[in-house]
Amino acid sequence: MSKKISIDPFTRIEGHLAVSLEVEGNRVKDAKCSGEMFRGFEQILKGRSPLDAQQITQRICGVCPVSQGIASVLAQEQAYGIQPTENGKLIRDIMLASNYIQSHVTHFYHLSALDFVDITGILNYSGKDKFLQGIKAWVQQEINSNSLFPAAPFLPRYEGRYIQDPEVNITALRNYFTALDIRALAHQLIAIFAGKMPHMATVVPGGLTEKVTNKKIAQCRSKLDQLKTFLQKEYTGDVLAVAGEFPELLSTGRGCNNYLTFDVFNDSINGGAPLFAEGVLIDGESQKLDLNLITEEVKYSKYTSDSGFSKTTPEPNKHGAYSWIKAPRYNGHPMEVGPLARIMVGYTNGNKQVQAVTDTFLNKTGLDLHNLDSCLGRHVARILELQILVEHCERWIDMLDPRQPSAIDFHITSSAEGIGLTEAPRGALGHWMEIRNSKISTYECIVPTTWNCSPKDDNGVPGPVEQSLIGTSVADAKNPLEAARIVRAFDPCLACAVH
Ligand code: NFE
Repeated sequence: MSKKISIDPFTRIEGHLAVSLEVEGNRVKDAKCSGEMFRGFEQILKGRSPLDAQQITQRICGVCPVSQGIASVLAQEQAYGIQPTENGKLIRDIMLASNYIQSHVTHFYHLSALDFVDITGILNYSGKDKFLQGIKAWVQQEINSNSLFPAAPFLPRYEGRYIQDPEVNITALRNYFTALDIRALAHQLIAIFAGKMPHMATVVPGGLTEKVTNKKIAQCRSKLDQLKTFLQKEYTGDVLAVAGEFPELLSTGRGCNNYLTFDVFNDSINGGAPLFAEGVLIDGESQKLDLNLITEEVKYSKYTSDSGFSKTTPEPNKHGAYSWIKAPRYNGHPMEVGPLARIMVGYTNGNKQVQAVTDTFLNKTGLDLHNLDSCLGRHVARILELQILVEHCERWIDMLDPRQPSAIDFHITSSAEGIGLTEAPRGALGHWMEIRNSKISTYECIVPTTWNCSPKDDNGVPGPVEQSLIGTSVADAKNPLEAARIVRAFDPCLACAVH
């Protein structure tokens, strides 16, 4: 007899996700990821000036607005037949790198780490450490209080095995708080050129409206230095310590084993080649990316059956549909996108930098590449890519030139099409835009979490997160901690997914 487990709402992710599991014995037999709301950004954009797009699409999300804005101006630059200035490219890359840092740090410390740190366990620790004494006093006071949710956001939680080494536990908890300042710092770095964050005010087709000055260069350097220290010492150390405590999570949560990436970051040090290049891996085999093979299927999505790529008509009560997320597929295959995809595609396709950081990690831990296709492997992929990114970002800052412009003039073409492809922190992001009579006639976004959290497709094949859950064992149906850890490792953003 199978039983149902419902995780609804699925907390500590961005947006509204529900996960339902059908479990037989202790094994997950079927899994459903449901996006729980519809937003309609593509409809909002119809009939507007194309120049509104980079501002409106940034509002899809407060976590990855840099990528949304960049995808939108890339689509417009293709439509207008222009190229951004060198300063413009560098600034966008610096801002995007800082957004990756902000997003990954938030994901690990403030969303996922609460599945690992043991907030109540610290009550058993003794020691004179001021932080330990302070947090013990707070937890005790909370537990003794009449509060409806004592020690939130750490409690309530699913019960299970949490970190056992006191040193690892205290360090991760301490860094939970430090990471709040790190997030602010990463946002401040972006705001040097964006004017504000979230939602950059200055990004335009052709570059950015903010000029490069020596003062801004110095500010960027100083902030990046502080971020780098935290990433190298604390973030990397905490992820490796968690991996040491939960080695079994390096072999659970195996995904669909198909990966997709788009080009991202002009490696200006290297003549402008993408730092992470586009690629497709199907079951380990590398293929050339062909955008014509991307489809969006809706059999299990709450849209009319003639909806799909560039057509989105809601049908809230559609029979059999269980999600507001469409099901993007590549040549019929579900594809995982995100940091793990960037590492897998880069490693397989001979990206020297990706191979170097990955091999160093694998040699140090004695693991194989296939261990990265796992719950904890997805966390490891984030620290690996940030190592590459921080080093490059330092050099991009050095290459900014105050004597050169940040943007060029352009004219809106009255009738044109443009595609803007980039990689958001959570993976491959595409904006497709058609302009008629100088207004947007269609706008289509395919967003990372739309790929990862997609429902079953027209052939009944589950999406990547669903596949990573199927086959997992859940020991206690009331505390499905194993499933929660696997889903959170993907860093889902439902706000983006249902745009
Ligand atoms: Ni709302 Fe986003 C990222 C994009 S995820 S966070 O990263 O694009 O779907």
